[in-house]
Amino acid sequence: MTSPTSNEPSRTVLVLNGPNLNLLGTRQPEIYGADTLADVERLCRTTAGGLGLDVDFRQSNSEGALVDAVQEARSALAGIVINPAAYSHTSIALMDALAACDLPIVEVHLSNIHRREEFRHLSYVSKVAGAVIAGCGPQGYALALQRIAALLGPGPA
Ligand code: CA2
Repeated sequence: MTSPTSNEPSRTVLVLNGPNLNLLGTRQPEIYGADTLADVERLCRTTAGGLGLDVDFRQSNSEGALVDAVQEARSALAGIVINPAAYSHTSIALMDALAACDLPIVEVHLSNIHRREEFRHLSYVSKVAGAVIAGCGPQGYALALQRIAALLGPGPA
């Protein structure tokens, strides 16, 4: 993870993607759209650049790796955008790791989880996120970065 070389606070946001999001764009386009995760990463980098932010973009299928990434971000980065995917609905470990972070956290879901199956309606991550964006497709990631930029305020001139 990058850290600032000066005493300036970090402007790097961790954009963390959970299990199976590496398959984005390969099936279920009616739910998740046609964009791949590489397209989402490009959108995040372009959006972040315009906001004076950097992005550390990651995806893992492993709950432990996601917890480790959150713990690393905790002391080094400026905020977290997270699409926890299926771990949203199951992972108390991820919720606890996020709760231990004193950073702006925005949860993103490509689909509107509230108009889908009942088991997707509960997100443990929502209990500790500062904001939740669902149903906006990849644009949700851009909106999340805008929200974090607004909370951080302007960076160095
Ligand atoms: O809507 C979202 O972003 C979700 O976080 C996506 C998760 C799902 O478990 C959540 O309930 C809602 C699923 C991610 C897997 O996405 C795939 C996309 C295309 C092909 C296979 C998986």
